[in-house]
Amino acid sequence: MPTIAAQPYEYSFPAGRLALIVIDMQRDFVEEGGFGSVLGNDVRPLAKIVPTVRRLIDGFRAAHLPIIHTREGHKPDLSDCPPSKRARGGGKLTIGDEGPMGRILVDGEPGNDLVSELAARPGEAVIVKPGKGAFYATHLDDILKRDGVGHLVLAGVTTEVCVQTTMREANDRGYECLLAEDATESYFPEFKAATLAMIRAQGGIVGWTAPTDTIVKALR
Ligand code: C5J
Repeated sequence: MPTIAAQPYEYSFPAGRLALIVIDMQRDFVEEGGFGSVLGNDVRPLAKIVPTVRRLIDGFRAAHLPIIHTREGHKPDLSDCPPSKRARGGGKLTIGDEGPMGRILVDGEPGNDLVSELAARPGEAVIVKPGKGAFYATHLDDILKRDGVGHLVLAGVTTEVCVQTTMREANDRGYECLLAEDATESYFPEFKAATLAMIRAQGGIVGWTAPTDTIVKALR
């Protein structure tokens, strides 16, 4: 089995059976005027990881391994958005309102697009998810099972919200998960650091972490 130098110990995966899940690298979170900035966050740290995420994606493309992108987005009628989620935030605008990039966090609006550098290519799945976790109310589990994938590398934003929720959901479903440390980011550096630490604590209770270049090298 190929291995990747990781924390808390070496990560092994069956050759050809490792998938990449890129979480929510969409304009809503990474660009000014989207959901992230409406909530009062500085989006620049998230924009900074775009080249690193691209390197990771390119590594998976070169190795002909499956890539799945997610977007956090709701139906235009918001029937899949709980009122409790809409009510949160305390800003002037909320989910479904008209913002500078169209309706906030709504599927099909310009703000819901993946950032252009990380656009999906033909053959790469794009999952629109109404929740923070990518398994809730989506076909992600079916897609992975259909393709015989049990090992996942995760990247994207934000580390402690959608990435961590997805990694925990995957872990509970029996997937072996590795988080790309520098291909994920948070609006809160301390939350990112805490998330990485809690994932790999207690012998990897949620999974493993490793740098992007280490992961990409192991795919060659
Ligand atoms: C958030 C996400 N932070 N993609 N979504 O609301 O992490």
